Amino acid sequence: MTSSTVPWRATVLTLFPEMFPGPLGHALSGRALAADRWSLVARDIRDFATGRHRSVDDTPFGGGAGMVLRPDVVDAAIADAADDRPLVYLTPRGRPLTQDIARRIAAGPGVVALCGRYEGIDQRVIEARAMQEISIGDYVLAGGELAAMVLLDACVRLLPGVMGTAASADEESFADGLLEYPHYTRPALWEGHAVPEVLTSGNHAAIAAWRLEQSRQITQHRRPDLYNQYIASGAHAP
Ligand code: 6GU
Repeated sequence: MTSSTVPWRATVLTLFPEMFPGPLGHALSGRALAADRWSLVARDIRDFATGRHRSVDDTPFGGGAGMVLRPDVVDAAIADAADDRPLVYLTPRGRPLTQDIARRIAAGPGVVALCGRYEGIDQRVIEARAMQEISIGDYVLAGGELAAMVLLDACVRLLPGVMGTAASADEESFADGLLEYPHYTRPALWEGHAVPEVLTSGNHAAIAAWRLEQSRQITQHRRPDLYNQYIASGAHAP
């Protein structure tokens, strides 16, 4: 097999393997999965527990609420999956997921995604395995599984041959640092609301200019952080 025919491989380490593929088994990612453009294995962390009680977690040293996943159990699960793929630990303490991170992971051989539950994972195994810690936003989920699905979705749609047209990948939000312009389709008049005239003018240069201006305005209003980056990048200059 050449590298172009080896599908991108995802392994998810989780206490809830039955959650997968879940939404990833449908629509774009589901069709790509069925077409072997990528593969998905969900491994149960509990399978790597040893001892009479097969416990995966324990109370935190130093006290406090909740339970912490044991380093020995998590390490054994990682050892079973580990190869040349990056290891990502999904945690609200991680670096925010960006399109750039998704692009980089999609360009590689795949990913091993570790999902936390309870209060977290013993810090020693996070460091020993040099995990990349990633968060999907500033809110707290009950576990990393939905975040892992978000990460996988963002990567899979970028894999070669997954998205219909190459153009749809780079014209959308974030490709040029701006949010997307608004879209319209038939009917041209709906409930008294007309489609912006320029879009039916047939003037492609005017349409492109209108869309860029819409993107700029919406980004400046909703995401001043992104807008300032866009301005600083010089991408807006002719
Ligand atoms: Cl990656 N995990 C959890 N549990 N909550 C989150 C998150 C991840 N990202 C944002 N909130």
